[in-house]
Amino acid sequence: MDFKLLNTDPKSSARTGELTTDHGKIQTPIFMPVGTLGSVKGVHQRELRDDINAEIILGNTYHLYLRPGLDVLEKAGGLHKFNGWERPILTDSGGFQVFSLAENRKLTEEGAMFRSHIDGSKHFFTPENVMDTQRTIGADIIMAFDECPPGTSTYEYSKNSLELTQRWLERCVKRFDETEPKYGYSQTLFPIVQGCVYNDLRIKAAEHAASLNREGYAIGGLAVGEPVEDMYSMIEVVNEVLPKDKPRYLMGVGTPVNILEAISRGVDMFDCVMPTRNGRNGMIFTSEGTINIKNKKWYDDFSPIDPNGTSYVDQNYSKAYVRHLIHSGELLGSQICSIHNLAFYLWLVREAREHINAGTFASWKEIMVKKLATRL
Ligand code: PRF
Repeated sequence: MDFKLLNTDPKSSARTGELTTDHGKIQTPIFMPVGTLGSVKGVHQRELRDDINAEIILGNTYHLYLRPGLDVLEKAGGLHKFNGWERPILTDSGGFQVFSLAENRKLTEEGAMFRSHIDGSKHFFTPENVMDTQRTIGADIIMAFDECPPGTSTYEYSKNSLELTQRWLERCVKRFDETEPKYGYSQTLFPIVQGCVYNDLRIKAAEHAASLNREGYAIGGLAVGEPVEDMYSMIEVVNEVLPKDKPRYLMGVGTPVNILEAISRGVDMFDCVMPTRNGRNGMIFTSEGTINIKNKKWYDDFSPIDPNGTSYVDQNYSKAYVRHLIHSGELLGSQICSIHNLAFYLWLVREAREHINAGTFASWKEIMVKKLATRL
């Protein structure tokens, strides 16, 4: 993998870059739609590619390991062949999901024991087997196995947790470097910087991750219950330490406003379930503000769902129609809102890139943040 830094905004830490993988190039800052089980919920691959123009999507190790399982993924020749997505894929390591979804989990130095949320079966994840699993899934970018403590954790808990995550990270790096990709294209491993809301822990974590000299880095453990101002200041602290010439990925964030604030603090990559999860319930993000399409006020509004929108669904369906679909529990309503929201997130990062390249990002961001915070 290769990362080229292209331009830096004169009035903030925002940057544009180009990431090259064996499955194609990614322009940064980028938003990555979440396809937990190898599918972006309600959106098929042609819509993702042609309508939304997604440059990279996510998969999740915890979910894919449980279903369909490594046997099927290996026989398929990896996730790209299995799901028919030919552009880049990133997989999260499963650390976060083990702690948020699995039952009866038990953490030891060796790894995490847990019971499947599907059938209660018992499993054990270690840094080593999570690397092997991500080799088998075959994503272009794979993530280290980490513990993500809640944003309200004490200093003592966060410090011990970080030290465990750092020991796990070293084991991940060792295993990753000792093994080869399975399908003929290269893979790269991103460390995850933890440390909760504590400056010194974050600095220590970022220095340790940077010393491992990888091709990119992730910031984890944010948007997990801490105040939003703490999230922004932790991003600043970490990005001061991480190398400027490598991509930075902020995991699981966030609202359109969160994304612009993080871009202005030097983040390059994002993922979040919000555009699809909230979309399925009729929440629509637009450049003029957020719409809850279920509200009565839209019942006879026949204007397009987003007149400024870039995707097919924006011009071709009215608010009243989509409100009717969501109200009636029709699948198409969830699909339309998901496609719209993803296209909007991809539009937002594309605009951000254009403004960074033009040197006008900081002033554009101020205006956009005000509009985006509006409830229509
Ligand atoms: N670690 C991992 N995945 C994640 C997170 C993390 O801290 C987060 C936190 N926002 C989202 N997804 N492995």
